[in-house]
Amino acid sequence: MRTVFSPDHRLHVSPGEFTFGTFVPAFEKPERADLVHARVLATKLGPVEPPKPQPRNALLAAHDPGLVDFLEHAHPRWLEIGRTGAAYPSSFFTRGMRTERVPTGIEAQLTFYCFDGATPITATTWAAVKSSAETALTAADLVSGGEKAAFALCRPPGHHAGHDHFGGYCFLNNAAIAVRRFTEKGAKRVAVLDIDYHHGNGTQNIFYRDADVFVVNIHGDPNQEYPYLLGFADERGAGAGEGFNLNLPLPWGTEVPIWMGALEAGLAAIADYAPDAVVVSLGVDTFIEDPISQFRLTSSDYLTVGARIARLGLPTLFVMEGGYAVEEVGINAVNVLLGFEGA
Ligand code: Q9C
Ligand code: ZN
Repeated sequence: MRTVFSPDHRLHVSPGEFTFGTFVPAFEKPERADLVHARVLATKLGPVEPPKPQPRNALLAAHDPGLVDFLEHAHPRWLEIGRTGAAYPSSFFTRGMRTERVPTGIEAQLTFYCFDGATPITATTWAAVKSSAETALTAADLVSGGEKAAFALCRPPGHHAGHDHFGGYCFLNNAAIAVRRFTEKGAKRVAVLDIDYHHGNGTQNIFYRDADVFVVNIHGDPNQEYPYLLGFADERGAGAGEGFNLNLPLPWGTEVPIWMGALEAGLAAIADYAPDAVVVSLGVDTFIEDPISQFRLTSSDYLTVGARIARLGLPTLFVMEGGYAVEEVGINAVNVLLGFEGA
């Protein structure tokens, strides 16, 4: 399997995040992608190639232009008003506030576009975000061009970024941007299988009214787990997209057989949908040792996950999402790919 990877991901270094009621060192750090890259090389998964430059329109196929402009230009505006370091919101929108009118100031726009305190914008964040989206698009083109599968080694991750909002370590939704590329290249139906521990609220948001994209999510129950306000089982899509969103929330402490059962249910639904391509949002924060998560998969389980996905027999794009047990993140992510190839 071919991998697309850019060292430019290192241009995004979070100074820390507001989590568990305190400011802590960032879990989402550059070593993550570098260790996955090292594992791709060590296991000889296949060639590694850089992303190709992409038109801005490819980003706008999944995102509001106001969000894209904001992300690109936020940091100098933050410095202009006398702030220092990385740009974080310190208030958040809620019920009854104006969400249809974009305010003009930089801090007002941080509150408008960003939904948590874990997704800071530094002077060089945009360069990394752009390269991450280019990575997904380049890998999508490999699959559209006839490769059976490809691996987009994206960082920063993307699945929490919605049409016009960002958070959860995610700025642009790499998987959703790749889905739009498949459609543009002629796919009639695309399925997203999101197996990151956290609900992919951004991906669900982007495709919620879309019958041509079936989104399946297996994740921590939003009653207990981030992002808390989306990812419940009764969210099934809306309008023309009714019936084309499937959420499979599971409680903290879920054991492997139950999780694998949810995977089988998700895969069966995707097989029924008969898509032209599958985009896997590949988070390995379902790992038993993950520092911020509460599922219990082991490293060898990821081989099984890859083998089960391969049984769909569909063109498959893997897009890297979360996974914060840094020592094992390479082994776990690449095990999915090796399991897929070995099936
Ligand atoms: N106080 C991914 O796995 N938790 N993102 C911090 C903010 C955020 C995880 C909450 C977890 C985000 C791609
Ligand atoms: Zn996650």
